[in-house]
Order: sequence, then C-alpha cells, then structure tokens
Amino acid sequence: MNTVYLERVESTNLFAKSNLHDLADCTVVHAKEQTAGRGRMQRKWVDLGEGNLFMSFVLKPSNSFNEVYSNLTQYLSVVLCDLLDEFGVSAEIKWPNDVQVNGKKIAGILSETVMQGSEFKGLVLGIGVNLNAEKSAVEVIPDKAVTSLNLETGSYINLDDFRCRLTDSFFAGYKEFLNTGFPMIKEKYVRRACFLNREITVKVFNDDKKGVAKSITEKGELILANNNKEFVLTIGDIL
Ligand code: BT5
Repeated sequence: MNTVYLERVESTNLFAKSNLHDLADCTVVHAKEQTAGRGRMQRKWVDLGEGNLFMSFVLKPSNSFNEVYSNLTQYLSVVLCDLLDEFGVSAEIKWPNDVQVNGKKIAGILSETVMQGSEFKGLVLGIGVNLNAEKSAVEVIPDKAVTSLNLETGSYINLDDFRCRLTDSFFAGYKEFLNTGFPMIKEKYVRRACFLNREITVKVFNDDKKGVAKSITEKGELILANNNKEFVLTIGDIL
C-alpha cells in the first residue's frame, strides 16, 4: 500500500482522480486540510478543522467495471461502524452509506468511477470522518444533524491512529469483498440499518418515493413497499 499525504488540497477525491494514472492500485491519499470537499450530487463536504479525516482510496481492481464495485461504499460503511465500536460508540447506517451516531451524521463516503472514453480506469473511494470538532462548528452544517467522534466519546481522537486502523481494516477484507460482494457484509449491514421497517421517503433525483423500507437485497439495494407495490432502489437519499 502506498500513501500520499497532502497538507492542503481542494479534495482528496479530485486529486486522486486527476492523478489516477500515476497512482498505484491501493494507494491512500489523505490530507490535513480540504478546501473544497465533495459530497454526492454536487453537494459539499465541510472541513471541520484540524484533526479530521479526509482520505481517498485509489483502487484499480481490474480493466473493466464490475457491479460489485458500486457496493464498496457499503463495505466501507460497515468497516467504519466496526471501528467506531472499538471507541465505544454504536453507529448506524442510513442507506446507502451514511454513517450516523445517535441520529447524527459522523461520516460521508463518496465513490467515483474513472473512465477514459469507454475504458474503465479505476475507482476513487473517498471518506470523510469527523473525529475532532467543536460543537459550535458541527451546528453550522446546513440541513443535517452532525456529530464528531470526540463529541460522542468526550475525548480527543488521534487522527493518524484512526486512519491507520481504518485503512488496515478496509484492506483486510477488500479482496474477499471483491470476490464475494454484498452478501459478505449483508448481515452486519442489516444489523446497522436504522431505516428498516419504517415509513420513509427516499429522494431519487427529482422524485420522492414514499413507502415502508422492507429489506435489503443481496446486491445492497433497498426494497420500498407502497400499496402492494415494491420498488427496488439502487440510488437515492432517505429524507
Ligand atoms: C457524502 O455526501 O456524505 C460524501 C462525503 C465524502 C467526503 C470525502 S472527504 C475525502 C473525500 N474527498 C472529497 O472531496 N470527498 C470525500 P452526501 O451524502 O452528498 O452528503 C453531503 C451532505 O452532508 C452535505 O450536503 C451536508 O448536509 C452534510 N455534510 C457536509 N459536511 C459534513 C461533515 N463534515 N459532517 C457531516 N455532514 C456533513
């Protein structure tokens, strides 16, 4: 595994994508400061100050895209939840891959596929985890209840230690996950899922779908039931 450390960068995902050609498979890019962090669908990831994690995995598993790559975000969310357990914090997953503690978002994961024409070049799997933040800083993030590991545990969190443990756990199961796919983590994922059997609304692009979150498929999709109809969702945001 190679590591690239940056003092300050717009976005570790953008850096990894722009330099993908020169970065070896399984490189980890991490930064002390991120000035224009990206979320999904053009949203932003806020840098809550020094001591927080901004990291991207550069992954080049093969020369062609495989469906299982889209489940890597869910794999990483489970790996993170297991690590948070070690800090005595019980984390939940809000489909597809928001990690929450006590109903507040503590981490965000963004996977981006890099293509050159029709050729698959690799994936950049980015993760931001709030480790050390002031209460006043998390409160200014719009539209979301947000928390940080130090606020949940009452103690300062060592960023390097946390990053190494997260990276090691990720790579410990990564190859097996590529071979096995979502079934490898399904049981753990479902145990963490805070939305199941509840009436929810899922925003899918500009469409709001309402229903009861019935289950998660073997491919990590969400089954939403409404009036005897079932929707299989592969993308969306639970509102
Ligand atoms: C995500 O998007 O949650 C994916 C965020 C991925 C960030 C990492 S950091 C390293 C790597 N480099 C990048 O540029 N990105 C990745 P989404 O589900 O769209 O959620 C974005 C929403 O989360 C925002 O609109 C805010 O409401 C909220 N948010 C922003 N910053 C946050 C923070 N620090 N903590 C918790 N929530 C935040």
